[in-house]
Amino acid sequence: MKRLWSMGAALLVLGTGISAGAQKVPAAFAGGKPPTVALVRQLSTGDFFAQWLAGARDEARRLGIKLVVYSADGNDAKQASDLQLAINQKVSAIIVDHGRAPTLAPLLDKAVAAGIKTVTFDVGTSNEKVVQLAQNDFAMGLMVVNKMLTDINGTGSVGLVFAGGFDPLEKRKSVWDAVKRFYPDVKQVGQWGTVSSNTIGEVQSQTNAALLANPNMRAIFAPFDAFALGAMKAVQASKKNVRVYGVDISNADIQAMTAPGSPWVATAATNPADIGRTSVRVAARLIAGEKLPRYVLLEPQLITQDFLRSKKVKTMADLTRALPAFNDSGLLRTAWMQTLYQKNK
Ligand code: SR1
Repeated sequence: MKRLWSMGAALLVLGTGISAGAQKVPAAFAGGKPPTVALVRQLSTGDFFAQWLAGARDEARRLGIKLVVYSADGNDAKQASDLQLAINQKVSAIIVDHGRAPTLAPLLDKAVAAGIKTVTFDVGTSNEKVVQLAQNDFAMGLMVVNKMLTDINGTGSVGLVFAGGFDPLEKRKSVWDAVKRFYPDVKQVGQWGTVSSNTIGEVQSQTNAALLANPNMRAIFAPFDAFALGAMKAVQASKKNVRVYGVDISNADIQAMTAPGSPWVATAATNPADIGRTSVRVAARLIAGEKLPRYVLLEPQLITQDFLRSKKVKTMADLTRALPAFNDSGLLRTAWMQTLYQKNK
């Protein structure tokens, strides 16, 4: 009898593709209607956001989640109506990716009040039921600013590229503001920047003007890859010796940083695909009824031009080989998720 039961169990296990000893999955993932998660994005232009989305889609597929994606392309009003739409759809969870707090706060409260599990990436809210995921933006700012101050030997004029109202940019700039006070021979000359569907082009023209207005500029702190790409193009066109310090990484960024004579010498980054995957895991765990910390942080790495060149890194795939920690943080992954990965291979 016991033998028969074992054979039956073994067949069941084979039939579902779940290995023996696999963790039982929470009821919401146990095979009924798949949970629906809405991803409500403010920004989607550029490599960073494309990789983020690819990671989120992949994790959703592996966890058996139906992911519905809304993209506002920088339009705050559209993002607000997308978020309202997602609330009306009574989805199991909502992930809000970027956006401005004043637009989003009342709607995040509404989502929570409607019993929808709610996660944000790069959006601050005072609603303590919302899990807020971010890269460690203070660390990103500090890594890059320290590298810049070392490279210029704590002396010289530095330009800042910045646009207000975005949590990650505000945090990175706050580090620069705090640190520069302690370097009497470092002077910030100029601040410029825009976030739009043409951030790179606009920052390039603004940097052209800033370089003309400040002929002694030695370095530019540009804490977003679209800023760094725009700034470096202007520096290259000017033929000046100005170093660019950015944030983020992507295939296009790696190419730009490693190109001969590139002024973009360092960046701080997490893997954007990993952020997308982690956002979906946070949503999944909330749907499963698990309690999570209010703030979840992904830790960045400092990546220099020298490192990329010496390791012959040309793509993100090369980078994940050269820097394995960069590939997959595994943050908030559970044993029951492994069961679902097996099932949804
Ligand atoms: C406009 S905010 C851009 C930043 O959002 C993400 O956190 C990326 O790191 C990017 O730098």
